[in-house]
Amino acid sequence: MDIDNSFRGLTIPGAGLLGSNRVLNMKLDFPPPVATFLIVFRPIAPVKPSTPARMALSFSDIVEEARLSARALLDYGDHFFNPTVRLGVTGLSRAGKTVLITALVHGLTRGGRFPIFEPFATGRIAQARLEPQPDDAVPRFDYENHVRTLIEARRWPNSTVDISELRLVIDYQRHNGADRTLTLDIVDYPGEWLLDLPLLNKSYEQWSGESLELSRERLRAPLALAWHTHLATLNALDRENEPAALTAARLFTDYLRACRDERFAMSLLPPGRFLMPGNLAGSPALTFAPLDLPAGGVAPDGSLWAMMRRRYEAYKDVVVRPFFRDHFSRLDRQIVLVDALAAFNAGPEALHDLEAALAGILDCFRIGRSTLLSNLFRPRIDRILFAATKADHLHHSSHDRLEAVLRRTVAQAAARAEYAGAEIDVVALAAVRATREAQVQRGREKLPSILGTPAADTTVRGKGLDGEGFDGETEVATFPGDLPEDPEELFTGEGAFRGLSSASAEKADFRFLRFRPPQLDSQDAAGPVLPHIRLDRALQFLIGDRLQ
Ligand SMILES: Nc1nc2c(ncn2[C@@H]2O[C@H](COP(=O)(O)OP(=O)(O)OP(=O)(O)O)[C@@H](O)[C@H]2O)c(=O)[nH]1
Ligand SMILES: [Mg+2]
Repeated sequence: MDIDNSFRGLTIPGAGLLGSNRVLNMKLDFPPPVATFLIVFRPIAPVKPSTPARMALSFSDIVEEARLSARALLDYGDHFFNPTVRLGVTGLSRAGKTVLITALVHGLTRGGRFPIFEPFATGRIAQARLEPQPDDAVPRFDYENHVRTLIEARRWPNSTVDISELRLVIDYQRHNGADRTLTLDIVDYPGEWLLDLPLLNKSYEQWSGESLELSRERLRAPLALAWHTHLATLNALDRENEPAALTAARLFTDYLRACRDERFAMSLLPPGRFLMPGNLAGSPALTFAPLDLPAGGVAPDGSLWAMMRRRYEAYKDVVVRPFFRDHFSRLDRQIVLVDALAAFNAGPEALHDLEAALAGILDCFRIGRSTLLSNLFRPRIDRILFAATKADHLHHSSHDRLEAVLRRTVAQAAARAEYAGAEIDVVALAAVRATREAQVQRGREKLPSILGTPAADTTVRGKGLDGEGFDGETEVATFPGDLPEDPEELFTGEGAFRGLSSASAEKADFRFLRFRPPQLDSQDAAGPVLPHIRLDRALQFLIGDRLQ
């Protein structure tokens, strides 16, 4: 689709109208547009992964292991009579988990356009239907409400505050003609919870040291100032002191929250419940913080150090272990969603942070080839799909590059998983496509742009038309720029793409707007089908082999 400059609302985020001088400057900054989509990925060297540091097994760890095995045995019995895939939709906060689950279930039950999902495209899937979920103590995923919000209100679902679950049963015909069913169990949870998994392998002393070190980094240090000032007044060896613990936990939480601001978009922010406490708000299990500890020392009884350590361990027992045991350890397949665009917006530090957070989380997966024996004792994740979400914010000519960046971001973790025998793939997708593409004519140039309706609350530190915020109704065309050919540029910040954290809000090159879900018209009584990008490729990889 070609449109000319007179199109109302032709903006570049952070830069105003396409005709302005500022835009010309930005354009010159961009690497030249790619003429071909063929990009050769450097293969990931089959490195022998380093074993993550593990603490010695305590008695409670052994009991926990026994419990996990017993649970696996029960699940295995179930799966034997009723083939089931427990699909883990994993991702940090705002990565797109709830939207993806909604779109995936909608597409399968409503009859979406999935040409790459072979059993669906060839008509071997007779129907997919929702059934009561297996775990009575877990709330049901509010699927119907999420669909209404997306399609009728054209709003994205709210951030998830609790775990929920949904069961989808797929009736299909095998290649040999036999009729079968496959059960797909999907769990949704707040992304913040994921940050806690790496704590299971860390002592209080380790976590405290790492958190302090991180908080002294360039971008984080100014945000940690108030907490650091208070920390300097504490002595870990002094007697335990509730007011001091309360203040430390509050200031530490303020610091974590500031790091999450979209300008910095930091990912490595454990403990997750500090950001989303739910019904644990104010409990001792959430009232602790890192301390400056003497190297190699031991916590004296009754000291502030011992108190913080006790509470940290309580947090792991009450919050982290049950989530790992009841949800994470039972997964068969994983789709790991990554919002790389939010990290691009913020800058190279955010990308490094994202990389480190993902590596820590992926260390917690039980990965490996699924065999009869391994299934019997503990389920193993035998396929992992890494997905860069919200690809509809980029012109399709940049999707290959987005995949390349994701490949680079998860390279270590992916190599480890492949080494353990799991199958890995990487894809750039949009669970719900909120934009269309257009070639915008600018002088003699054609810019590969996208059209969509920015949400009204998107003030874009780059404002909308005439310096105003967007009205939530007007469709605009944006040229988000091309991603660099070499993903490394995004990590070093040497290219044009510096991100919000490198400049004041007004000057930063901020490229990705928040678009509203698409306007859908349908004469069909069953309602419209949600448009997507490569959701079918994701399905084919995740469950195609189980529907042969
Ligand atoms: N354009 C576009 N935006 C998306 C898409 N998926 C998610 N988003 C945006 O990302 C935001 C977060 O999506 P969610 O699905 O709520 O993310 P989540 O991972 O469930 O987040 P938490 O519940 O906070 O852990 C949404 O509010 C949308 O603004 C997509 O496919 N396309
Ligand atoms: Mg959610």
